[in-house]
Amino acid sequence: MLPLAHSAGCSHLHLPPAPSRAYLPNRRRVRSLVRARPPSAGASGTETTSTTSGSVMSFLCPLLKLLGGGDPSQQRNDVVEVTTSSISSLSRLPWGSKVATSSGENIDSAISIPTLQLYEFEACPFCRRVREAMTELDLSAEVYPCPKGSLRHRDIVKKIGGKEQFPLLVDASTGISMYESGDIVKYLFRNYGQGRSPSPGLLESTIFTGWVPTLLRAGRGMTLWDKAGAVPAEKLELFSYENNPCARIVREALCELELPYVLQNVGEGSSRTDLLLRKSGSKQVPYLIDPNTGFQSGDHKKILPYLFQQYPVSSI
Ligand SMILES: N[C@@H](CCC(=O)N[C@@H](CS)C(=O)NCC(=O)O)C(=O)O
Repeated sequence: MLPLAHSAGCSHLHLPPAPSRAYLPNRRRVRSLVRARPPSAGASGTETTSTTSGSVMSFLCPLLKLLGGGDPSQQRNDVVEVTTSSISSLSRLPWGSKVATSSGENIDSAISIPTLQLYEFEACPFCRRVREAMTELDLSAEVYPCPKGSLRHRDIVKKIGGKEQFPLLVDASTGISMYESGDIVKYLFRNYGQGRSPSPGLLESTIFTGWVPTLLRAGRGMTLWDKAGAVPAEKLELFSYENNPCARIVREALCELELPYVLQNVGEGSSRTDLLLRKSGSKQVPYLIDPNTGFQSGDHKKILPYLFQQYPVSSI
């Protein structure tokens, strides 16, 4: 079991009593959490950073949508793919590669149902810093990709919080749901960071290099593939860490297909490494498991064609 979140230090969130592990939290409760935040609730600097970066992205996103790398299901130049993703990773070093502190998460429970649910999209720099924090805290999560044009998950986000804004975190163990990446990162460290603060520069870096992967990857992981199909019965499982170049390419595809998955973070020093070794016979990421078909692979060049062939419209 994940440790219960401490209410100390979260007073501005007005924590509700821990619910049963019902899947969706109460929409009114989420709204009240958002409204209850005083104007100064974010760390000084964080809100400004978010706003500035937000307006940059609101300008860039439509542009990238226009320029964005074309039909993601088509054959790609793998050298270009891996090179642009590797430079993206360099721009985000050191965030999202290593475990900074153990979350204390019980790996056996992580295998079944993680208590964290993240609504996000891969290209969003604010979502990226939350995923980086999850790698550093060695946390697993259910990821619900919400690309632009999303058919399913954006509606859920609106029902939970009343607006389409990403990231949105739901912590089923405490009943907390929250927008605002800076607040989410601080919440995760407070509750799962064994007393540590977010790594230096993690929050502030979003304005400087947070958007670099988005640009270099030409908006991959931003828009729903126009042939994306029905949701599979069971969630896929991805062993990954945020700053791994090939794992990024796989996450982009999962996002463009709006496929929900269990994200098993395996950064350097992760307590999940043995689990990965048992499942795949190797410590390499990415490693994708599709329980719906039995497909398993650690090769992004095989994973991409598999996903786009397996999950187009009316394939299920
Ligand atoms: N201050 C927010 C900014 C979040 C934000 O602007 N997210 C953008 C994506 S990069 C968004 O939700 N856009 C609306 C949309 O994609 O429909 C945070 O730090 O989380």
